[in-house]
Amino acid sequence: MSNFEMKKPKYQTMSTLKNKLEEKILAHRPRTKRLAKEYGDVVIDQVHARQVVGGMRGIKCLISDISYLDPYEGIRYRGYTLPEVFELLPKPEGAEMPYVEGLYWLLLTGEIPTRDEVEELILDMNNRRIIPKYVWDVIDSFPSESHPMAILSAAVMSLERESLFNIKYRQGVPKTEYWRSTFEDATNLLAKIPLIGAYIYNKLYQPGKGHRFPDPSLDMGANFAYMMGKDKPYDDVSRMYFIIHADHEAGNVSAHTGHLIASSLSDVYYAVSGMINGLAGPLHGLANQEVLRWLLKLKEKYGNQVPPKDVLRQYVWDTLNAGQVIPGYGHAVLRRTDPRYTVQREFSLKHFPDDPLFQYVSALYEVVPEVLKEHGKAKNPWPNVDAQSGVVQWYYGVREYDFYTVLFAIGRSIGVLSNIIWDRALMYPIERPKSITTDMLEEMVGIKKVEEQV
Ligand code: HAX
Repeated sequence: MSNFEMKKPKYQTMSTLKNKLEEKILAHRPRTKRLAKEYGDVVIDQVHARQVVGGMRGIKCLISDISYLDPYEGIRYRGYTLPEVFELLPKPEGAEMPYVEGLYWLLLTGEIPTRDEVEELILDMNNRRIIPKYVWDVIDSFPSESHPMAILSAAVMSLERESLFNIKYRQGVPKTEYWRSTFEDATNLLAKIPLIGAYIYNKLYQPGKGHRFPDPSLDMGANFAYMMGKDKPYDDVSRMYFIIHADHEAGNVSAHTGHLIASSLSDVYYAVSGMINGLAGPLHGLANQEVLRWLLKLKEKYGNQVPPKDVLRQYVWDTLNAGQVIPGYGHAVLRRTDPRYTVQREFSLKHFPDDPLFQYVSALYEVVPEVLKEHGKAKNPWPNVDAQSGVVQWYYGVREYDFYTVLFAIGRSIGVLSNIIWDRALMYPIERPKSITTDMLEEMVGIKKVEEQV
């Protein structure tokens, strides 16, 4: 019997986490207010024309205290690097990886929780795991050829009628209180989304095997492994996976989409469904499935014996010459190997160093950056999180690579939901940047109109 079973659930109206969050919010609000009121006219960035036509790359125009991405060092969650997060967050007994729930606590409060605090949160989340039948019906109504990300997005969307925020909004609660019902919605959705993910997996890839419903004695990572029907150490794999994918500051497509949608006061179900849709693109989260497809094609040709470097180089060049990107390499912000890649590489080295697919990934690490440098286009020739993540899943028996981005989405929802709670707490306004026409931009940079040139 685990620790959680032995304790009685505390049906509190206000959890310790919510209390702590309230303290933090009240302390933070004056900072945001002061910035806008007293320093609103200070210029903090300049916008270049290339950024306007180039996907707004690098423009400092968003604010998030949940995480920050340094181009060379990689992600920090509330100031902590990934190795620090893995070292400091409480772990289940005998586990290698920390409780995912502890990360939610850290992202929301900026503090490393105690074991008791995490256990209380796990109990609270276990009480939020009931999923209405109509969600299973929505999932079941999808044809089995549908992409799991489309099913996940629709399933999350179908839960929208459960939003407490909408009820409170209609009741007319003041803006200062929006975060409270948003916290409830966010925590409800976070408790439920792993169940939805596992149900989709079982429906698409293990039909007839039946679906396991969550075990209330387990934390999020262990429950996910249990529902997927995977043995240890898949619980640790899940914890590691959800933690490293949780957030990557606010400007990436999934995080930004979630924030943007929520800024109109759409509830978290609309926002997370949108986040999932953004993540489903091959330049973003779907890259993890693309990496596996690309690797398997290579391995099909050469078998378990990794071919020599010049053969690998040619394979990489063939991909580039066909006008495709090398999946799992490059990044809009990072300029070094992604620490999320390194965390998974170290896990792989410890648990399955001789796995042939892992050997391929390692060998490609020796080759791809050189080729990308010679190719001369990518600003960052180093691997990102997706170059390594599918291989871990593959090794532990999740071989249906279409599913990998669903795992990413479950992880990413932790960061997106934390951000939305804070967006509401700090009462950020609806997002509304300004667009201009090409004519206007040309005029701004000094290009004369054709009729003026002749
Ligand atoms: N292979 C080939 N070409 C690449 C490349 C790669 N891995 N990475 C970048 N380039 C190319 C770009 O396509 C671009 O070419 P054009 O000038 O012809 O348009 C040029 O190099 C400059 O791009 P960049 O400034 O270095 O990169 P961007 O900020 O525009 O894009 C991407 C960043 C991650 C989208 C890009 O590196 C890429 O397509 N990588 C492969 C897909 C991938 O792994 N995506 C996952 C990224 C991590 C993530 O978000 N996970 O969810």
